[in-house]
Amino acid sequence: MTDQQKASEKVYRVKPEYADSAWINNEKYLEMYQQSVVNPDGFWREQANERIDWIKPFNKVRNVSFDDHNVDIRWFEDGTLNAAANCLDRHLETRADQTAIIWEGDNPEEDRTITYKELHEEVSRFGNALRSQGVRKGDVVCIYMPMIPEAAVAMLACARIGAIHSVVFGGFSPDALAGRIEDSNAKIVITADEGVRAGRSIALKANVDEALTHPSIRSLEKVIVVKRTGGDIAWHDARDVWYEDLIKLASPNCPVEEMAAEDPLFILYTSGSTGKPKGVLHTTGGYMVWASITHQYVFDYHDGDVYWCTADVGWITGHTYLLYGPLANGGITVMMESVPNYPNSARMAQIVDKHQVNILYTAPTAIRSLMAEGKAPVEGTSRSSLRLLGSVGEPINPEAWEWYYKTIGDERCPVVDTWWQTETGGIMITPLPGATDMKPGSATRPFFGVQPALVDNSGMILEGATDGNLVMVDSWPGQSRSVYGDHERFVQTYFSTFRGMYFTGDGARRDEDGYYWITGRVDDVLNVSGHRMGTAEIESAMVAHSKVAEAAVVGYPHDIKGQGIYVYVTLNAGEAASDELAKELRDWVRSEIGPVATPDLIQITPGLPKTRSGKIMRRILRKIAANEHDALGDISTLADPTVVDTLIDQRLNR
Ligand code: 6R9
Repeated sequence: MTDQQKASEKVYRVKPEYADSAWINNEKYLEMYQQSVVNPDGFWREQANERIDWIKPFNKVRNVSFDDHNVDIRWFEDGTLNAAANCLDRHLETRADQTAIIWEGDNPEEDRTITYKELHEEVSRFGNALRSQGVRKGDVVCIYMPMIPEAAVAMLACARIGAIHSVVFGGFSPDALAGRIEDSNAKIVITADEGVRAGRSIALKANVDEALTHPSIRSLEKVIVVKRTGGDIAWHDARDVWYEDLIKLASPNCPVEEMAAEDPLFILYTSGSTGKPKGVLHTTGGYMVWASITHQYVFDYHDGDVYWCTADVGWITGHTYLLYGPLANGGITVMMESVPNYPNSARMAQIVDKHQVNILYTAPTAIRSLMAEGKAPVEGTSRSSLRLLGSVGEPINPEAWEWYYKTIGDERCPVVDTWWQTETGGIMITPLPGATDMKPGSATRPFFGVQPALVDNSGMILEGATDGNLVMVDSWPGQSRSVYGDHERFVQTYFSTFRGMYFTGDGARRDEDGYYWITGRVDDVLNVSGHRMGTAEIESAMVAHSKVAEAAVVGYPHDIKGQGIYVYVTLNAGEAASDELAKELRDWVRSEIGPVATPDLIQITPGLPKTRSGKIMRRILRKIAANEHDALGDISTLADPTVVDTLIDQRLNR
């Protein structure tokens, strides 16, 4: 029995006060879930009409084909709306002076609150500013920003004027940024002079300057720069514009663009098992319905609740649960510029007290790093405002779950372990706090309209308690519609492995109660501190180094990060292995992709284990990296089995 299976015997029942007060109790869950899959048209017609202000109402609810010759996904296709108007304008009548965003700076003494009225005005001004810079409906705008309110303004301003935003995480390197600008043909980049994180400044504008030296970028016209630190930056008069100057000149009256439900809202790049990162495309109507319903029910969001999602806007969690979901629901959303343990490990709990946070949504990696500090992360704090805790990004191990529940939540707050992906737009498998008994480590049951299944490697659907590949047999409104500019890649990646189904890339176990336990990726994608990294991406950065011949990247279990990055490299003839070279290679990958991709361990080796047809056998490399070299399995198909002994002899201790 694995630890996970043992832990599955532990059940935390729904708290009676939750069953009474929450939007959804168990009876309601079962009834609504049933409706959502038996009569999806009726269910989603009602939800979409209730939650969203449509400019032109839709008639047709869904029009979906998962057939791999013709993957076509449409929801509410004949309706029109504007996402920003749904986040702002429609709330003005009832909550103009209510706080929309509470911003907490890197420095604990810096914060700001922004009301719906103020946010609406700033977004409108910036929408006009973008129009003044030539941005039109359907143009792509790249946003490379720190966690400051202007990042939210930029996203909503794009949505307001029908531009497609493509947010690139501020921790990515100039090269990674350049690749994304090139792939999306972005016309404008919005950035800041510098970002600030954990007391250090990040040279965002300088990174943009460097990215734009790539000769392959031809689409770019302007760089809009927010002044965050006032630090020294280079300036290109013909290209660079200050955000502050544009805002001053712009009118606060900005008519919204009427968007078809299936018009793109944003692109977000994410890593897959092969090739370059993909621009996952989300459209307007279905995404907004999904963001709103999941945010309300999963977090049991009620009017006036203070809700804090710690994710960066550069990831999907920041899109759906920092911005679009909470604002669509007229909520109060906390945005933090810093990290959970700066200047000390109690920062997260201090922020909870300071802003009287009711709902906290964070990642297992943050929880584990705090857990390592014992009681210090809660010292001197009460956290009595907290009502609910959430987890996202990777499997949460039962120990971390228990610590989160007991130490942060004082055993008072349910923990919702939410499984989903960039491609799903929002939460898919999750407990509902008033409905679902919790088992530490399990994402539990499907949300409304979600139809998961487990299949074997031939695509056969498995019944009952079992392990398998996690697929979705039908569509849901928040689903990604395509890969930007490459629909064929979308079809290949998600619909060709198992015919007629969406393949998540994850493996899962279903227990006797029908609960899902996500076991992790079954493809070559790593999950490092909740960030998705393609092994192929790291390998191609590695072999771009002049001394490297070949590279193979695998994940290994890491106490804090969930997975660490283990790189095996072979060198070009004439190059000698050394600690200095290993360090050089590590720094190289870091500067090629960004700090998130920094290898934890680099083993320089004379050879890699390959089949006779030349395929690297990663299975073996994974076992060696995980310290499980007694269980390598069959190695007889290797072209040269002696390679394995050398690899084991020289393996790196961890
Ligand atoms: C939202 C997000 C998606 C991958 C996904 C899975 C892993 C996310 C999880 C989880 C177990 C959870 N994942 N949440 N695994 N339990 N609650 O993280 O999107 O960055 O696209 O990553 O993350 O492996 O396939 P994204």
